[in-house]
Amino acid sequence: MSNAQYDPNNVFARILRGEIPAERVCDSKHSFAFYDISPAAPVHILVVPRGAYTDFHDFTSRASNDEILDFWKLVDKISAEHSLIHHGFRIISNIGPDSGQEVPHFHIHMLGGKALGPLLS
Ligand code: D5M
Repeated sequence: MSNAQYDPNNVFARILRGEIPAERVCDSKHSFAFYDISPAAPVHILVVPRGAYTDFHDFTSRASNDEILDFWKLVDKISAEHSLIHHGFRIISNIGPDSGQEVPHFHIHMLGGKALGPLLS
């Protein structure tokens, strides 16, 4: 199924095509994880599906069950294997204009490596 609204030149699409570098954390058949270029916590990892999805709703409504399972399994693998987030971490996904989503390719932020404090502080 096509997604006419997806911008194929967004920065994460370019990272997935290898056109610009990223610091890889790990990857899987349908997903890729890399470090955020401007970290908001000692550990700040971004996880993206390889497919062209603009945000969480687009991903959840159009991706295959295999892609969705692969994505969340990779998040869980990182949470189990990344030594700096053994004490816990936070998942955030910005969705749409009110959230301030900057990059229009679905992604989640995994934040950890310190006590993060209240969500909206
Ligand atoms: O968050 C988009 C995030 O993407 C933001 O935290 C910066 C990060 N970013 C932008 N460009 C890059 C590159 N080239 N590498 C790694 N991280 C990057 P959002 O939820 O869309 O507001």
